[in-house]
Amino acid sequence: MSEVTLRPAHQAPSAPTLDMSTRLGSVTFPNPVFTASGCAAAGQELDQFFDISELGAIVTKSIMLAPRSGRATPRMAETPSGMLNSIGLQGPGIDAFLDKDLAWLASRGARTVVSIAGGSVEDYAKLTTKLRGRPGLAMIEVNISCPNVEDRGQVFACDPAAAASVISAVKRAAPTGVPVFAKLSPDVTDIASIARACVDAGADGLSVINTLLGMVIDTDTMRPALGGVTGGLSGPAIRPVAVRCVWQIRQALPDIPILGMGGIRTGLDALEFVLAGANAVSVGTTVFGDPRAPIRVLDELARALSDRGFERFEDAIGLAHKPPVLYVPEDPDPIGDEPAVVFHPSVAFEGDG
Ligand code: RRO
Repeated sequence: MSEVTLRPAHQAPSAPTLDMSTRLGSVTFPNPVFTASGCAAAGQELDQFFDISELGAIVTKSIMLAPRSGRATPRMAETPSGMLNSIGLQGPGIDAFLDKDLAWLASRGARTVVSIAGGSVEDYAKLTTKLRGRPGLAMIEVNISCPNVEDRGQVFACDPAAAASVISAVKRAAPTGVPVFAKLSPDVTDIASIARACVDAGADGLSVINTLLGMVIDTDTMRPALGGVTGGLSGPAIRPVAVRCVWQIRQALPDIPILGMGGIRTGLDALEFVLAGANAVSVGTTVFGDPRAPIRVLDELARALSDRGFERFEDAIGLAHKPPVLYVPEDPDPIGDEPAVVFHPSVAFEGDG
């Protein structure tokens, strides 16, 4: 019996067409690559580098009820393969955001995921009420996992009951047809149980993950590098943690839409999240060094899918959970030394013959 060989992905024939659309709850987005909250404000800065309406959606920096100046400086520190931020929810407040940022995004034709953050359940409900009837609003991301708050008791995503009470209040106030996603923290013992609590409270989907709580000490000053002392770790350093979280939630909740994020720099990074179970991805920290990254990741992801023989993006979601299928076509040249055996989890490519 001849040996099985795996053909490198880039040699696989391209699919003639590729449908990149993806459905998150009741909304279908034209493609699955979004920005990540907090890394591109409300998209204006990125729009000088590419047409932001070409992305699946823009996810805005988390907005609170009142304007807020944020934490003490310095607010950023470099780390190996990542960065630490301690912004502390700086922002203009919901009213200015709606009049300027969301209105601008709507005028640009961008689909907008508005990220909201509050210090109490009531804050979240009020913020959601203010979003009703706003053009351009495609989805609400409920940030219950900001690590840079005054006390850990405000990290609602660290406790299933607290997370659930925020989500049910938002769901009650949310406009019909606008999916509500809960943004989760990786800094918990069992992220799947928090995910389940949010879904039981009415969340239409989950954004996975926020930054990890971290700290850097400056060995020259011998003091914490950040004004806020601790900060949120992001970038490629956290990608395996994020992929693991997406995987665990997809295992626990097979039918719940997941927006995956954490250290995505390339189309193959994005594909890893999709195979773990993400229905869409957010590209964040990498935009600080490469503002075109989200649109590049979209191109690279489409090419990677096409190279692997997919015709629909959605066919790749969660594939890593399924057992691999070994496809052995009839060998047209039984005495030739090239085995016509191709390995692919879902798509049977033609053999070389
Ligand atoms: O503003 C921030 O400091 C911040 C937020 Br809201 C968040 O959700 N995650 C993060 O790393 N930083």
